[in-house]
Amino acid sequence: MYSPEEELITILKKAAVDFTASLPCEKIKTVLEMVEDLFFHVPLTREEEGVGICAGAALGGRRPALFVQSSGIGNMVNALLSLTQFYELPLALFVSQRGVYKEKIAAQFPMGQRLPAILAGAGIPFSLISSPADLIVVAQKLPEVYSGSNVHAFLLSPAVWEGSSEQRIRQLDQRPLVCAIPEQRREVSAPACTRYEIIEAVAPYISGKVVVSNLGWPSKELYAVLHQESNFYMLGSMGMVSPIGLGISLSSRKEVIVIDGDGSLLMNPGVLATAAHFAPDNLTILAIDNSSYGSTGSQKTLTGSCVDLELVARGFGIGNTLKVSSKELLTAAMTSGRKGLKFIHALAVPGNRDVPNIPIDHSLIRNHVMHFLKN
Ligand SMILES: Cc1ncc(C[n+]2csc(CCOP(=O)(O)OP(=O)(O)O)c2C)c(N)n1
Repeated sequence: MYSPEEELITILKKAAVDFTASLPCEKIKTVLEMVEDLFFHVPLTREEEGVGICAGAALGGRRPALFVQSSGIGNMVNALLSLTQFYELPLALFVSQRGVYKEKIAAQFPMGQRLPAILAGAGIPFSLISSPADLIVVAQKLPEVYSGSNVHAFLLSPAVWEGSSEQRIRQLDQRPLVCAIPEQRREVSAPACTRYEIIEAVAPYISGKVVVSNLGWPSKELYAVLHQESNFYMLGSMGMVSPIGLGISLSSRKEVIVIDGDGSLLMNPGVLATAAHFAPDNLTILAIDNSSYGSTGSQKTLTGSCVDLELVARGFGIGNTLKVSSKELLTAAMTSGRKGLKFIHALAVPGNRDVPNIPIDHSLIRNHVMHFLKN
C-alpha cells in the first residue's frame, strides 16, 4: 500500500515545516486534510492573503508552506514578488497544477498550462513534480527554501496522487446558526484628523510593539513620528498589511498593531474573516479611513460613499470593533480594556504630511523585526 500523501507529509515534517495555509483544490483534497490535521493551519479566503500571512509567520521565525491551485498563483504574483521575494522571506508553495493531466475543466487550461512560463517570467524557481517518484525532488529542495530564505513552487501534477491507497472521508461539521443582531446605530462626528495626526495620537500606545504599516505615505509618516526597530514598513504589496500582521500575531506572543488603510483593506477584506476565525488576542487592526487612496493623489475610495469598514469587520465576525473620529476617542479605544482581537475604525480627513522617504534598506527592516520577534 503506497501513499504519496504520507510521503509528502513525512518530507514536510523532516524539513520542520510548522505553519501551513491553504485555499483548496479538489486534486489535493486528501493531502490537505492530512495537513490540516497534523500542522498549524490557516484556511484562506484568497491566495494572496496567504502570501501575506506566511510572510508574517516567516518574520516570526516559522517555516511556512502554502497549498494552492495553479489558478491561485494568478491571484498572488505581485505579493510573491514585492513582499516575499523582496524581503527575502522563505516560502514553499505546493501548487496543484491543473490543465496538464487528464483535465476535464477547460477553464483550467490557460493558467495551468502557462504556469511554468509565468513562474519563469516572474523569476520564481519551481520544480515539476509529475509522479510519486519526483517527490524526492521536494525532499531535496525543501530544506534549502528555509535555510536560504527562498521562494520555491512545487508544481504537483494530479498524476502524483493517482493510485494512492489513502482513503479519507471528511466528517463535515454542522454549522452553528449565528444570529447577528446589529447594535444600535451610533452617530459619529465628522473626522477632524489626518492620518499623520492619528499616528501621532497613537504613538504612545504602539511604542515598543510590533507595528506593521501600510505602504506609501502611512509608512513614511510612521517613520517620521515613531521610528523603532519593531516597525515593519511595507514598501510594496498593497493589501498585505493585515495579512502580515495576522501572520505575525499567530507566530508570536508579542503585541501586534496593524496600521491599515481603507483602500488597502478593500483590496483584501477577506483577511478580516481569517482574523476573526483565529481571533488572536495580541492583534489590533487600526484601519485609518480617509476615504481615499492617499498615497496616489487622494482619489476617492468607496468608504466615502457606501462601505462602512466597521460593519464589514463585524460582518466577517470581529466582535470587538470601535469607530472613532476624534483623538480622544481614539486614545480611549487604544487602551480599552476589552481583551481579544480589536478592530479600530479611525475616520480621517484626506491628506499627507510632507515627510522624507524611509532611508532604511528593506533587508534591514526585515532583520530588525525578526530580531525583535526572536527576543
Ligand atoms: C496592487 C497595487 N495597486 C495599486 C498600487 C498603487 N498604490 C500604492 S498606495 C495606494 C493607496 C493606498 O490607499 P489606502 O490603503 O487607503 O491608504 P492611504 O494612503 O489612503 O492611507 C495605491 C493605490 C500598488 N502599489 N499596488
